[in-house]
Amino acid sequence: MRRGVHDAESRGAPREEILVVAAILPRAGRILLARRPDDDPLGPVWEFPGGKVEPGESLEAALGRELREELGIGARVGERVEEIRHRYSHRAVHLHFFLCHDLEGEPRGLHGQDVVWASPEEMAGLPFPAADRRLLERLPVLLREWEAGDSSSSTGAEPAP
Ligand code: DGT
Repeated sequence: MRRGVHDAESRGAPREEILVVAAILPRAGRILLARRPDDDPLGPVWEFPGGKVEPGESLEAALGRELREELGIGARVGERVEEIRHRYSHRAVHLHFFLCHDLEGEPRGLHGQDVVWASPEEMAGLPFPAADRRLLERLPVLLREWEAGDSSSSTGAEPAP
């Protein structure tokens, strides 16, 4: 089991499945993370910034909106890197993770959330939602590929509709 990943979340039947988008935003070997609130059902975990897709919204538009609303930044939403379905006790999530580029602005937690740029080594010591495990396992290799300028073999999912 990956250290720091919360696992006690997957018991019980979910009431609904929600569509969620999240950004993988690399900069100088580090990735942008935001911290969920202390009273979050998932516990005090870190996450890839993003949130729920609203009805009628494309995945890319939803992610752009979430980055603006939560962190006050702009970014170009690129390839979809990972797609994961996960059941927590309180809900089921269908997560789409996108590689994002061309950051505009300096991220700050507009709802009071902590924000950090973390290396893969630092991320290994942080708590994350269990849903993120597969992505977290792939990230060190993906980061090396992106830094080498080769993202052609890194996509874990079909392109977004
Ligand atoms: P709000 O504050 O109710 O408008 O909520 P949103 O739109 O910010 O979305 P939220 O945070 O309630 O839903 C995201 C769900 O996805 C939540 O159950 C946590 C789950 N999740 C698991 N891993 C991640 C991740 O890496 N990033 C994000 N953003 N959510 C994740």
